[in-house]
Amino acid sequence: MKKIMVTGALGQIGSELIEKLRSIYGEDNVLATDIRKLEYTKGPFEVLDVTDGQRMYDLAKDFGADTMMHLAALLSATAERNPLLAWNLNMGGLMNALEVSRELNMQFFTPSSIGAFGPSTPKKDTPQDTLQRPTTMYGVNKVAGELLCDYYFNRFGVDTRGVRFPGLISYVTPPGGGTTDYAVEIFYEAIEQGKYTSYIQEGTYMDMMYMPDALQAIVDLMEADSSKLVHRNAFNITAMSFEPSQLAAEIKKHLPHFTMGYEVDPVRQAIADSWPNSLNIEAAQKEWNFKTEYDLARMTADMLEKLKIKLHKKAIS
Ligand code: AKB
Repeated sequence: MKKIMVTGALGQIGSELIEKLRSIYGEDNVLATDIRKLEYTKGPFEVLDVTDGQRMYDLAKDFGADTMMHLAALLSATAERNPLLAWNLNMGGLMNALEVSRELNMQFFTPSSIGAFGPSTPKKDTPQDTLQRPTTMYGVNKVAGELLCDYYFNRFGVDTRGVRFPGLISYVTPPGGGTTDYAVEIFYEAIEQGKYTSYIQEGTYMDMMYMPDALQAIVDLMEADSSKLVHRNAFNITAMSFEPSQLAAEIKKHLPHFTMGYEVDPVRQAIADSWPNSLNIEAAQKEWNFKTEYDLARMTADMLEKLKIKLHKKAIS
């Protein structure tokens, strides 16, 4: 990875990944692109709608990119509300990014998700290779995406790599339209209101990961020796599995007056119920030495500390 182009760079993962990649590979060697134009004060930035394959190609070629990190996609709850848009954006964008990578001989990364599993998948210690019959449009997109990435590797030799991300927790950029978003919202509400109403039912376990571990995983996978990768698209990874009341209890250790109630959203609850409780990550550990630093306790302490500073700065600015 010497010259990297990132799509969806202003999203939850992209906004932090750009900073990390620039700190490792150099500011001028990472091209951030997004459909929205926001002030990117430093470093190369271009507006890109990923359904426009020609512009994607032109930007990658002009930049001299050797790596594509394709992040632009709708998340699960939004995709469920607008399945046709999700198909067109998630699959159309992915096909364009794979084609550009094939034409320009680029290494390729795109995230899959725990959403690639469905109700018939084993829920506990979900194996790397198992039944994938998701019941959501997002899940259909993710399974098709994993297969497409394998196809481009086997058929055209494109060096495609991917992970199945769990819910990602971060204090920098909030997620939008996901099922696991409650695990981020809860921190904002805990600090600002002292209480939170969870749209996910007590007892619903989902895998989660703190953003610094997620970013490191992307870099580690992309830098891994290609000959050691058996799976490529896409590796199960996770750092913790919890249900809402466990997260609330952990927050309460720092904010003793914090309380939580429930008002379940049937759409997001049904999605969560169809996903695994906890993933088996042995393939990632074995094939590219996947590891994490943050468990529930450490992530919670860091989130609260960093978010308090961020919200305080916002309040006085
Ligand atoms: C979502 O909830 O849609 C995402 C995911 C797990 O893919 N965070």
